Amino acid sequence: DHVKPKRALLSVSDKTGLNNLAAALAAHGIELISTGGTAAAIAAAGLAVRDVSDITGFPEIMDGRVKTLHPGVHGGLLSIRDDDQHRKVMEENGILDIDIAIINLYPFEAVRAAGGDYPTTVENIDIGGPAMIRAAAKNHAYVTVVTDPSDYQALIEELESANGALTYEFRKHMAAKAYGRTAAYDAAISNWFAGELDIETPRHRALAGSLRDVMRYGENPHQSAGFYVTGEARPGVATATQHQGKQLSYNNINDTDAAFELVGEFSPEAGPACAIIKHANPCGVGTAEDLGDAYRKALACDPVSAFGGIVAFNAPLDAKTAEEVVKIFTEVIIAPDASQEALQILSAKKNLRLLTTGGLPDPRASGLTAKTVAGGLLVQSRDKGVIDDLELKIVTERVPSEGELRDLKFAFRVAKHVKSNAIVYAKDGATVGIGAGQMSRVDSARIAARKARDAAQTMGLNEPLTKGSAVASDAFFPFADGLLSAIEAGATSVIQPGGSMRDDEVIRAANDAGIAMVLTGMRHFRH
Ligand code: 93A
Repeated sequence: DHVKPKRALLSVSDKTGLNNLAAALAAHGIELISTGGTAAAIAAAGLAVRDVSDITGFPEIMDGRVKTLHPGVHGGLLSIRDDDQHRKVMEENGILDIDIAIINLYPFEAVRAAGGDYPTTVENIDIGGPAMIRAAAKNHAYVTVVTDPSDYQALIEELESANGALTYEFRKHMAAKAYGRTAAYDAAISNWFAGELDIETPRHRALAGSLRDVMRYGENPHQSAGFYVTGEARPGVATATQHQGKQLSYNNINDTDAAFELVGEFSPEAGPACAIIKHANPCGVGTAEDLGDAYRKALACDPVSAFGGIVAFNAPLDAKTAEEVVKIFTEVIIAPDASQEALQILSAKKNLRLLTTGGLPDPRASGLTAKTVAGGLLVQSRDKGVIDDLELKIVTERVPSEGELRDLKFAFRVAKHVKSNAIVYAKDGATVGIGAGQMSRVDSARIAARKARDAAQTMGLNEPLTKGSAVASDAFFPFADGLLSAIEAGATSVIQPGGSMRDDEVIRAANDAGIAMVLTGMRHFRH
């Protein structure tokens, strides 16, 4: 099972830890072969290295597009060491065994994340690297492939512990990892193409990611967890910069995503917006002329639940707003950017995590979402329905006022990001009651109204905040009861997709109560 490697091929774009590894391999008497840039780096460290052209008898051509794609390399990686035929053909053609392959790929994902232009992106699709990785991994019975600099140390320790040999167990582990890497790499390329072409059918996109972080635990402490990133260049939790605080947990990442995707619905040109998230649902969303006011309005909706929440902004965080946010315990803040003063203020709160994204996610961008089910992945295109693009139909005798219509649209925008069944009451550009995740729509309507009464009481108001509000439902009212409950809470206008068999009954109930109703024709279930 132990193989004592004689020769290693090193070809790496990320040169982290390269010289240290090369020195360790050389110390075990392993001959080093390498491609242009890698060879130059190894030679500069004062180690003996053979150029791959020396092995192939062929120069690197086409600006490096063809450097290792040669039988001299692939024969060396793929040969079955104890097969007579293979040995014979190697001798006849002067092919040398390659026992270790140290390869990491052209940084396609990093180039995408940095917004590289089209030709740069294409040039960063590595062909020879994945071919070698896959060949070496296939031949793991004899060959060790390492694709991640963070595994160099393990390789060195393996060599040391077995006196210059490597175990089958180690080779197999590294092979599994190698195919994971090439799968994620190709998925990132496929996703980029799909994005370029605005294609979002699962047929045209690969679903895979590469493991970026291992978390301390998952949704619960007895579950393990990791964060796989797809390389999609979408501003958000996967691509953000974390400025301070400990590592994000599984639930933090989930909630931060929900928060930022929600504020992404509010174009900064239309003014500042803030969302506060708990358990993947908003407990308040506010819009205002001023970012701090947007936060205060979001907080007012459900100040009790907002404790320990995730706060997202659609505009750069300023000092005044930062001062507001630090007044209560907050887990994470995510915003496109933050001013120096804001950074300064937050730095006093050691446990608060701040993420900046450099931009907002485009709610209309195509993309896939996935969830697992037993034995499978359930995949769909992202819900990119935006209320501004819908043809709204007023179906009641009373027509909503301009202010009501603004709040209706606002409420429907928010409802898209609330777990179903979702009922959202809004007034003056802020939510005043949110009912989420109930099995019955009436319950969602009642819970939202009750929460609004509670909030009013906390603030010492006589009237529930739902009085005179606009209410949104993420799906149609199957019966009039849900609507009646909203009317009872004081809603004077309602927005919903429509399309129920009992639409007539529901519309009649709205007319009887003298409220205005708008149909969107689009449902926003979210589970
Ligand atoms: O352009 S390639 O697809 N053609 C090849 O034949 C090839 N062989 C290795 N890219 C190729 N590589 C990649 O070059 C490796 O995967 C590695 O990322 C990079 C190392 O180049 P250098 O040693 O010149 O820095």
